[in-house]
Amino acid sequence: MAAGRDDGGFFDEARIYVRAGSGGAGAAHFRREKFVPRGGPDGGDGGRGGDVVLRARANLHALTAFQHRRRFVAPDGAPGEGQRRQGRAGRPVVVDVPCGTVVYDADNGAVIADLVDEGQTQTAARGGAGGAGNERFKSPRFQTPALAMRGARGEERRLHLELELLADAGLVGAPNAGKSSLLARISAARPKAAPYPFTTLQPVLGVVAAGGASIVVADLPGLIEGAAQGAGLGARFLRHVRRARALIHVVDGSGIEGDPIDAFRAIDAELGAYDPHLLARPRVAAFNKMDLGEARRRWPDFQAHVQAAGMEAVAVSAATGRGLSELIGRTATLLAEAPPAPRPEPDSAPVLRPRPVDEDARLFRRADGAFVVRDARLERLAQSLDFRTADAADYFQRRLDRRGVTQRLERAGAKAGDTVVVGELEFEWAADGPVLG
Ligand SMILES: Nc1nc2c(ncn2[C@@H]2O[C@H](COP(=O)(O)OP(=O)(O)OP(=O)(O)O)[C@@H](O)[C@H]2O)c(=O)[nH]1
Ligand SMILES: [Mg+2]
Repeated sequence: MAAGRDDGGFFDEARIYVRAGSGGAGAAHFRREKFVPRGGPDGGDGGRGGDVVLRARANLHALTAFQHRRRFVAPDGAPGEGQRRQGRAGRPVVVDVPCGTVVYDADNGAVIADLVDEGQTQTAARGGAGGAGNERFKSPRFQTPALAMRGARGEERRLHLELELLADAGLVGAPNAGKSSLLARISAARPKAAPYPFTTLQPVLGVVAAGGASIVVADLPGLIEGAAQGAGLGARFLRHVRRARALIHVVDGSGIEGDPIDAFRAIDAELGAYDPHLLARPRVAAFNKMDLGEARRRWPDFQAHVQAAGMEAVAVSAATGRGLSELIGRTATLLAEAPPAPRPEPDSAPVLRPRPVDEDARLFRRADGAFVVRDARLERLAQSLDFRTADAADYFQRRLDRRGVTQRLERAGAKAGDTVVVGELEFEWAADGPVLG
């Protein structure tokens, strides 16, 4: 690490894995009654699996914690029990993130949530529903169902988290313009300032008193040409200005780093290339280093140029403090009129696959001779029936009959010993119904 650089492990991105709990299995249980070997069914439902929930916290300022922990797995629901006792639900797992965290689905890039306000939550993985107990299968024709459903699997997801700092105003400008020196002068923040470019390697927030109010100002790494395409250090941090409601564009007036008007234009072009909305943000130009004669000489031209572009420019010196109260006043005025910070739009809820409207089950023959039944309802049932329970196979067989699948299988030539596949379930066809393998 180069001396004097403050790159002390600021993490504003993270990848994590979240998995919700699965639902508990339903119970196949019968009431114990005197003289009745099998009383009525009284198996309760399984408990719901725990959710994984993200929660925004104002006291967190980085995603550093996710360097150490990246997997968040919520517990499963407990199985149901006799006497209609429902299984206990899995406790949710709450994952705290800093306010300003944007949550993306790492696999498709969709915005899942924008967590801004203290305490705001978003379920990142939903727990599976508990399976139905046998009490629910009781019907006049099926008085003692020894049958229950398994719990549904909990959702799992890979997430990409990005922190966008929540500042009122952002300091942008070329390296060495004096952004950090400015923030150090107007707030209690102590970002490193030094006579070489890229001193600032991570964003720093400072609170600036403005009359009775306070303004949160973000000091950002310097921007260079091509930053919007990823050049230099500033690129990684450009997203932190996205939420700033106003921008303070700092320019080195001394001309040491090149002509101030050219520098100003170049940074503007980068901001616009990164996000055209940034140029519509209320902005003020801070023409810095006015303690130097060279800067004072260049100031009139610069001011004329900026004003012609429809913006205000303030001549300042971070070294002497000149013009800083005017700059703060201007910034406060801009903020008073600025619209609320833009927020990334969460993408609309994932589209659920439409259920086929009771279309007939489709039947295929696989290369290995197995019969494959394609039917959304039967597949769901095969997935959720708990085949460890005594009547499950019978129940499934009756549903195959009712959907006309049994007859179609026979017509298609299914014989005892053939394999029949429904969703994830494979069973052997027998003369008197499916035998589970
Ligand atoms: N004379 C003079 N020098 C200044 C003034 N403001 C900053 N400097 C000097 O300019 C150099 C760069 O200042 P920084 O505050 O580190 O600049 P920065 O814009 O934060 O730079 P990066 O973090 O690299 O983008 C340092 O040597 C400062 O001492 C000023 O008003 N007058
Ligand atoms: Mg700096």
